[in-house]
Amino acid sequence: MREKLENIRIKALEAIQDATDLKTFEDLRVNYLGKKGELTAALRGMKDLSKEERPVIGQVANEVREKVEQALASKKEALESAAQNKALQDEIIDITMSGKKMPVGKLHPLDQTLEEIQRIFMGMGYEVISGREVETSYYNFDALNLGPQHPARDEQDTFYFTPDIVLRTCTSPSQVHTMENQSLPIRMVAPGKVYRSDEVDATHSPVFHQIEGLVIDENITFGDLKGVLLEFAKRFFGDKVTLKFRPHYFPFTEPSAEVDVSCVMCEGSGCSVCKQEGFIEVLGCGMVHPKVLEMAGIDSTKYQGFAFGMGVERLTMLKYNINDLRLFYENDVRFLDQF
Ligand code: 2NM
Repeated sequence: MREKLENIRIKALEAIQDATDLKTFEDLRVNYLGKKGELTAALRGMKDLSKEERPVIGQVANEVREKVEQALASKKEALESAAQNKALQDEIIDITMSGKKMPVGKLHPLDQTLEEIQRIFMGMGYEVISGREVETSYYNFDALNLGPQHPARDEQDTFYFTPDIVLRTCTSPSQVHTMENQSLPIRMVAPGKVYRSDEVDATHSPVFHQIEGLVIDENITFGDLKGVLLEFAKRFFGDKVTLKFRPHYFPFTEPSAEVDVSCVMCEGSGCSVCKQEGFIEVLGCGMVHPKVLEMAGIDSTKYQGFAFGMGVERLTMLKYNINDLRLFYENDVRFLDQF
């Protein structure tokens, strides 16, 4: 019996010593210490021993069991720490390795212009309200004092879904919604896409971008309008620019004007960009027509306001001396990358 136990001890310690993975280790543990293990079986044989032999062999058996347990415990620790070291090695990241170069995108030049204009007006206390692109013909035409006979209503010029539903031709409808729903005073700009049934060429597109402004309060005059637009033009084009207001007609404003900015290229002396005129048309504006105010539920005897509208493509072309509108929509990175 003693010999048998000694053999188990030698065999077990050797096998444990040789184990190189956790699976083999687990098999060994079951094989020696498990319920059906060799050592357990040997210990069960103790009952056949004589009274004198039992304590002596019992002590040997306990010693063997202890040695095997110790060997298993230290092997387990060694295997586990080896496994962890291997995992650490495998997952090592070389932080000195240079990365893959990813091309960095940027905002489209039209979005840059839109953001810049919005930032200028937000700096003057204006709210930005974009509104919807699909409108009823009431908000797109009637509420802006464009009567049923107005040429802009022609199917040749406007995209109709039904006789009453259109793609907005300007962003003014969102200003009418604001006049109807928001408390006074109002200081807002309405940026966004507008739609007109035009053929594409160097200066026309069926989809383009506008930003319109609207101020409604008591005691608002044309002088306020001139001051705001001059401040805007200086911040957008540079401090040297001057403005020229030319009388014009819009159905939704009275009086109305078109506004020219001194040429950004030649500063007014005449060049090919301004066609020797020294000035370039940049926007339209006027005092909101009393009829437009009244239709939106505003008392025109108490409140006045001004409004203005400009084309984002046109402003961007002027600022960067771009001569063809189509460049904005072709998404050629060689063009876009320059802004
Ligand atoms: C322009 C020119 C002049 C304009 C008018 C309005 C509204 F809704 F208040 F009536 N919004 N924008 C306006 C006035 C737009 O664009 C060339």
